[in-house]
Amino acid sequence: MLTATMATKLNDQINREFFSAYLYLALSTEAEESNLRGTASWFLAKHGEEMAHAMKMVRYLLDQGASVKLEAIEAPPSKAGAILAMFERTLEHERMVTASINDLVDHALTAKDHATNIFLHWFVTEQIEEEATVNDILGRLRLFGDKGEGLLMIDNELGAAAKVMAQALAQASAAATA
Ligand code: OFO
Repeated sequence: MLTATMATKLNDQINREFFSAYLYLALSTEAEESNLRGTASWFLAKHGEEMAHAMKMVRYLLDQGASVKLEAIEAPPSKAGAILAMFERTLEHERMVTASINDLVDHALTAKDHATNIFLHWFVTEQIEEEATVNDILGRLRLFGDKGEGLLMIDNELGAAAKVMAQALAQASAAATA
């Protein structure tokens, strides 16, 4: 059984995960409008991942007999304006999410809520991977350039990565519903 505070904090995190999905959908449409199809697919795959994160938390609350409270989702910020800014915004956002996941873990530990602590480990690991991936993309954009051939190469790489992400997500969701 979750404490009321833990349930509220997890509901707040669900809202942040949906906001993340919304933010990445906005960046995907911006990339597509800029003819960056690979980048658009990558952000769309991120959108799918964030929806899955939110649903994982919804499932956990329900399994724990806690109430799910869905709140309004904030609008995403205005357009980033350039591919470098899109990924800088992504990294900044993921760092904020990492801090909020860490806060949830701190709370679970203080409350001796072992179940929630263990549940959150998946998110802790996920955040490490996500920040590393975005840092890597930013590094490549700075190294090879965010224009011309360098940009084309990175856009193609992002398109290939998006396919792998979408497949992994489809497999995870098939396993969860099997
Ligand atoms: Fe990276 O965001 Fe969800 O947890």
